[in-house]
Amino acid sequence: MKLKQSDPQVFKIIKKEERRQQSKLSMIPSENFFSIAVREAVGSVFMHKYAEGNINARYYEGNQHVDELESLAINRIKKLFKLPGDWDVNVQALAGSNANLSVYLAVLSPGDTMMGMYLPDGGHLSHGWSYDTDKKPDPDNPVYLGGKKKVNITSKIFKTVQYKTNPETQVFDYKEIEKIANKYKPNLIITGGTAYPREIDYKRMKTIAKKVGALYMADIAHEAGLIAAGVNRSPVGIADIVTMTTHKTLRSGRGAIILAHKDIIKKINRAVLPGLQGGPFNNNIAGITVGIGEALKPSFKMYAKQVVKNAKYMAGELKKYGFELVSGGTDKHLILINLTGKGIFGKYLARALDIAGIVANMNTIPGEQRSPADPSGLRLGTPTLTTRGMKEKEMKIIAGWIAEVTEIAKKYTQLDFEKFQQKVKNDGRIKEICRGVISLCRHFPFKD
Ligand code: DSN
Repeated sequence: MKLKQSDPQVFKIIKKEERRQQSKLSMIPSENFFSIAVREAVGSVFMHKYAEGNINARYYEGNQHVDELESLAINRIKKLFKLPGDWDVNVQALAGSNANLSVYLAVLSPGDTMMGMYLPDGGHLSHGWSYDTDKKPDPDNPVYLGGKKKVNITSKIFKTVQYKTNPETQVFDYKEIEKIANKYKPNLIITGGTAYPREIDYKRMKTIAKKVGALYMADIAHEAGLIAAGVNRSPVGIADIVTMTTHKTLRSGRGAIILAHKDIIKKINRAVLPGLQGGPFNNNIAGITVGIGEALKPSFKMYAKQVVKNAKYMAGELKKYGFELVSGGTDKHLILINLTGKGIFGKYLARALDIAGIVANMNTIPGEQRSPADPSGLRLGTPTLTTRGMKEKEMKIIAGWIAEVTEIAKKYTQLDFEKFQQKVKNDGRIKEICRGVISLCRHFPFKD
């Protein structure tokens, strides 16, 4: 029986979510819309099968076609990321954090030191986050050695050292990173994160890691699609290990990929299973295989180029409206706005934009002094808008709306959050913008 008949309650909720996605502008840079082919593969009968183990070495019988599928996935990934002959692939980690944890389990021992980017400057929780509730962060210290609240498992197990971006330029300060690495002698150095709008010099990072005897892991979750398309530079063959999620700019359904030299991948495979997970989600691997197949087509290169063009164009427009952008702009798909001095902070602005139909997220900024629950920044991205076919002309319109919503919303920031939302909802111009968003979305429907 079809879902509509068997469970109308869930069916209705899904339909509402479909309508929300179609009628709002999704600007969360870690999200994307996948093709019907990817979604069909994810919903396929592969979800019924257990397949612990690796190709031709499974613990259960009946994995002939799972093996065929995973081999195809790995071959396509090798082609897309131009893997050196002595590198290999793991496509079984269920998500980006699991992929990272698998790497740590494979190459580190408890008590070892990992060195990643400071989370408020744009790093990721799984790169060793912990904090203090009773101490304000020290913006003058270029290194952060963690706090008492070990909120991520990485900081419970490993010693963590976090490098910050340069306070003036808000980009990586490689000399400072080298000094920190020399001082703390980490076992693993990590780059990548969630809110760093600039490209990373992977060669330089590998040189630093090599000098101190550390392994180097590049987490390219955000920019994987841009790297695959050759729009951003690639760490493959430079870093020792590359991890990524598949559902952001790579547009291949949810999951993760780990790339490394064959000898390291063998250890990582054992870390994924039996170390961390049970059976892989074969249906997600089917989605990833289809998505990677799409990414191998010339049209994906065009898509990735346009994602960056759109982000750069929007960054320029936002600057014209007086928005201060972290690092002054972007090389990628994401923009981080520093709202300090704008009269409104991340939590209120993100909600006001959502009411107007523009979905973004509040975010910390480098040197953040406010709470992550109401930080100083707003993060925006162009992957989903570009999937819908939008270009510079639409970016201009949307930047104008963002500026208008900001001006309207900041009049109400003295109110508590509930009253603030009511005021924004009832504002006549916000209602007009909302209608404008719906009409723009209708012109650029998400087509499979
Ligand atoms: N949640 C992802 C992001 O939004 O960047 C990172 O894991």
